[in-house]
Amino acid sequence: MYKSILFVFSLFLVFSSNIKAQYTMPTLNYGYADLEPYIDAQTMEIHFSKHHQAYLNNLNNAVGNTLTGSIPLEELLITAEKRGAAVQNNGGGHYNHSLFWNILSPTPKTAPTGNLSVAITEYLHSTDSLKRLMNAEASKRFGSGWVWLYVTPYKTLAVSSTANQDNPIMDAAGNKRGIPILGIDVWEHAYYLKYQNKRGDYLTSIWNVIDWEAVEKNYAEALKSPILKLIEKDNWVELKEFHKVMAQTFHPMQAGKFDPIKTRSKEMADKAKLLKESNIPASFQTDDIKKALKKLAEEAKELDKIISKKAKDDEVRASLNKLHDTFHLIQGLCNH
Ligand code: MN3
Repeated sequence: MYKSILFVFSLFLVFSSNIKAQYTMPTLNYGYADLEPYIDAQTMEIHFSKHHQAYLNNLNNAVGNTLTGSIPLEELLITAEKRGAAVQNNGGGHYNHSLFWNILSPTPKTAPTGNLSVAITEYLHSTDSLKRLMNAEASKRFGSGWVWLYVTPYKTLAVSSTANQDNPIMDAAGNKRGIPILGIDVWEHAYYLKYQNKRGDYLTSIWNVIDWEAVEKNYAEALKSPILKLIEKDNWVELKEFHKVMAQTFHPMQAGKFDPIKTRSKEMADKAKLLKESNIPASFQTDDIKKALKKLAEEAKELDKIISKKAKDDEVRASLNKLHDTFHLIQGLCNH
């Protein structure tokens, strides 16, 4: 009896620890005063222990009662906009600040070398022009936001700025997506106590504490990261459009409701054709995927045909199941 109570209790612990949010504060590798005179101690303390802590708490509250809390933060951010403002703002706030603390140092490496230096020269001309570009983007950013150096899904480097706590990983970043390797916080809370309204002075100053060794490490990790492919896939509009119709027709059919598929089979066939003819993102251009897309278009057309001939529910179910399997085959191939 005692053992079975213990067993149930440990099961409870396992489940509740899965459900509990798991995002935590990073460790700061330096003291609040160590970045002076470029960033003052009071700003650092409030920024880290109040602002960042609040983003983290709010993120954990937002995902705390769902299994979402066990998803790696980057994966959560890919679909941040879809997950709602609490995840978008606080998930972004937590991610962005964690990156920011890490690329700052009281004893920074003052210039990039190696692969990163080569890539900066190739895509942004020089480190000086990169700094000018980032500072210009930051000065143009109206209100609060961030400016980024990021690795695109095509493994090139690019500069962008985003509003609020958005970042390039997010769906909210439109066609400027990738993995950030250097970010500058241009919220007033990052500089107002020392620089007041002079954002330009803060921007000039901050380069003195940006540690290129940390940026180089981020660059090497970004190039290897599976997140780049996930972003590329998430930006494949035709795939997403097809997926939407599939989800909105397949799941009702599983619950015995055939109306959605019967009224939308033509739309699904059209979306499958558009998907087949779409620009397949570079990393998904394999013969297997092309073959599966062709199969998907044929099967969707066939399903539409049998529905227009008033087929029985069983026939519709079999045909939609087959189409659903083919779609998952494509999804699976994309994840390799
Ligand atoms: Mn901030």
